[in-house]
Amino acid sequence: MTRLTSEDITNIPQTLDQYDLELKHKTGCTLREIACMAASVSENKLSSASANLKVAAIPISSGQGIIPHFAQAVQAITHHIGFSSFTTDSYDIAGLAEAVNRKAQIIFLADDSSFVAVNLPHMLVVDNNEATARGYVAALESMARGIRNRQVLVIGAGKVGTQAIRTLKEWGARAGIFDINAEKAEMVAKEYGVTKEDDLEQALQHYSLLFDASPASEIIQAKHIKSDTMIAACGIPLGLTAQAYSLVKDRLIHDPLQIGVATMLAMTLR
Ligand code: 2YJ
Repeated sequence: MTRLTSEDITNIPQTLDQYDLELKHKTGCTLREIACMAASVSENKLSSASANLKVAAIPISSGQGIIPHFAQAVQAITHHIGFSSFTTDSYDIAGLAEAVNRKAQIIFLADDSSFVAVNLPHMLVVDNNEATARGYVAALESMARGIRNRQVLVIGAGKVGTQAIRTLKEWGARAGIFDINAEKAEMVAKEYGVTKEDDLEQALQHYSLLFDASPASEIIQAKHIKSDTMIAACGIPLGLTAQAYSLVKDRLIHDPLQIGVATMLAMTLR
């Protein structure tokens, strides 16, 4: 899992309205609508929960330490979805105590390997990997006006890629999996009964719907972009060359945190 940097996220709070417009333009849905769709939670349920539940984002200093603006970005996204939310002044254990003392029922916290949202009254833990996969599949489904029976190539058989395969199957898509590590791809292909792609170059020529969950950069090039290519890319850094990006930017979903966090929040309400 790539560690986010402060530069990746610093402008998230000020650009959420603009990001919503961008998503609406590309997918027909807002961030909140994508999160609800991804979590199978109705807008009504989200609205009533947002009127009653308070959210806290707790900075965590362990491992490589606090990423400046991370907890604030998470808090801003949950606020944008409609919840009353705050970032704790304290971090780590004291932050957890502060969150509970200030009556937060949903808390967000991340270290270098795990990023979770916890619904305390429901004793429910939601993982960012699963939420990110679900959120980006929902965004791709909306952008492509349906993925049922359509072929989708997942690049990267890590935690998010594997979860994307599972979610794509739930949505009725015909998924293929590629990983630079052929054994990993083989394991996922076997477990979920999907096609294993051995040659990325050939696969990129063949598929139009792409789910890029790999941390590799510059793997998707201009020659791979067709008029109907659509890409959901949750991997950091973005796996497209600058030329490929300029060709497909209107049919590309990519952000550092927004879809994953919004979907985590919606999933805590299931
Ligand atoms: O609280 C903080 O500021 C830090 N402990 C946050 C650490 C954030 N964690 C990461 O960047 C993970 N490696 C990846 C997040 C997954 C996003 N899809």
